Amino acid sequence: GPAPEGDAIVRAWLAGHSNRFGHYIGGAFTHPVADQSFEVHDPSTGALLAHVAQGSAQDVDAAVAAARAALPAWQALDDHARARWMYAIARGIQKHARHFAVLESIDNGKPIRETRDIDIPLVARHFSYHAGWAQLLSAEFPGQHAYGVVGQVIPWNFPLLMLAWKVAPALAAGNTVVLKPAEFTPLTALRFAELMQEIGLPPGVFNLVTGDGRTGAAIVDHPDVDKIAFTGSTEVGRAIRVATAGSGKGLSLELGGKSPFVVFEDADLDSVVEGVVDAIWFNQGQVCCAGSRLLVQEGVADQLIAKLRDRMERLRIGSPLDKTVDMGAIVAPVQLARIKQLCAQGVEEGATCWQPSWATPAEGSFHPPTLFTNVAPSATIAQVEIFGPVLVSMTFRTPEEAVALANNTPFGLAASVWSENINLALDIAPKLKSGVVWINSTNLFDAGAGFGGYRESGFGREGGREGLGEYLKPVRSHEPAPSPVD
Ligand code: TXE
Repeated sequence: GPAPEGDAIVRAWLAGHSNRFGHYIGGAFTHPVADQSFEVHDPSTGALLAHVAQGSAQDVDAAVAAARAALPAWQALDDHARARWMYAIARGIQKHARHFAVLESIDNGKPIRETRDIDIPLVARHFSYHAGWAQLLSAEFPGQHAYGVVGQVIPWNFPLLMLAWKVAPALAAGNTVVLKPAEFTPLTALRFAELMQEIGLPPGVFNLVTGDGRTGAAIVDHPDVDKIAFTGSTEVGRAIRVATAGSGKGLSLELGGKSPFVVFEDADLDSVVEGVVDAIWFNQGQVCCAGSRLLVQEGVADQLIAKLRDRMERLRIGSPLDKTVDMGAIVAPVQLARIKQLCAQGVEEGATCWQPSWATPAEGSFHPPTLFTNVAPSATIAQVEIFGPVLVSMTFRTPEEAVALANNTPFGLAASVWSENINLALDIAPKLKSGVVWINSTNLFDAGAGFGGYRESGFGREGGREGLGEYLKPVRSHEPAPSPVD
């Protein structure tokens, strides 16, 4: 059943702040200059959770000034001292893991099973991994130095994990940070800011400004920001690339995807079914690298679809705090409406829509797991990132056809290949235009492995040596940055 204990702790924490939050600038929570705020809701009930500051250009200015002031002392720290701060952050996350997990589930709508076992452990791991790099910085990156003040704008699908992916390498490399969380999900970032205050991270090293796209644009446009790192939609990524062109600012973009999940007829179909569950129903499909296009070899298509429908019938949807649910809520009503609209368009364009017989909860933003068959490769639902629990299935006959179909979108973030013939899988993998290829697995992340895309999925890597290099100058030369607007 639900987790009333954790829930109570989080409600008490919110109440302790009178459900109202300012920015975190220069080591202190500050009132927004323009005195404006926005509401944050629990997507599984629609209940109001908090009023959060809407950042203005003046707020961003103050945060950038604080980050600039903190920079010399932060950069002057020796490797070991900076590594100690990174470990302190990792330990703080671990100590408050339950609070972070429950808060994330309430704010985002994702199942507690995921926040408890995936999001929050990966956050802690990201900071401890980067403590290792902080320790090795001078030895491993001689002659390179930090950018300076880094502006970071993140999405709502993995709110604290995306914060960790941005903040850990930036700080480990000696930068100071101004970060803006997504407007749907700022609460774990605010709790993180509070944690930075509790552990005594030097004021100004990490600054948090909350707000919407206008606040994000103010960070991007600020003349005293040295580098921008963004994860979000391809449209906004494109706008940021235009806005920073010619400014001399560093830039990395992690954008959308429409990742293929390629199943050959010799694959172990029961494993495939569990893989699909993980590929498209994990986090309600709100995953940039979600395996949203199921490409099946003709001979096993009917059998796989039948197995998949059985499995979908047994998925459980409900309160994110219920430990037994597989799927929680969609982040916000506007995203739910977008998913529904794309599904309707799929039907209009002639595809067959299948959903389990059970009903979704009457209250809150829920969407059932959905499977489309009879989909034309050029159909809107086969090309556009739906960013919801909607799987689009198509068939192929030969490996060549599989590759052509897999590469038939403007994206190139992730792919997965399923076959019991490792020679076939290894032959296909490098032909897929994709930053990551998983074989007989999907959605596996490791702090030590660089993650990122090609084509309209963006450029730059997060995690691993390459990810750290994104926060150091001179910029690495091994990978020319392709333009997402080409
Ligand atoms: O994204 P936005 P939205 C995709 C996904 C989703 C769609 C819309 O398909 O359905 O985008 O989501 C900030 N300058 N992805 O509208 O707007 C914004 O405040 C600077 C895929 O929520 O890109 C938030 O913090 N910043 C994706 C962040 O950008 C701006 C994850 C992301 O919001 C800005 C999210 C501007 N002009 C959505 N406008 C992924 N690949 O993981 C907005 N923002």
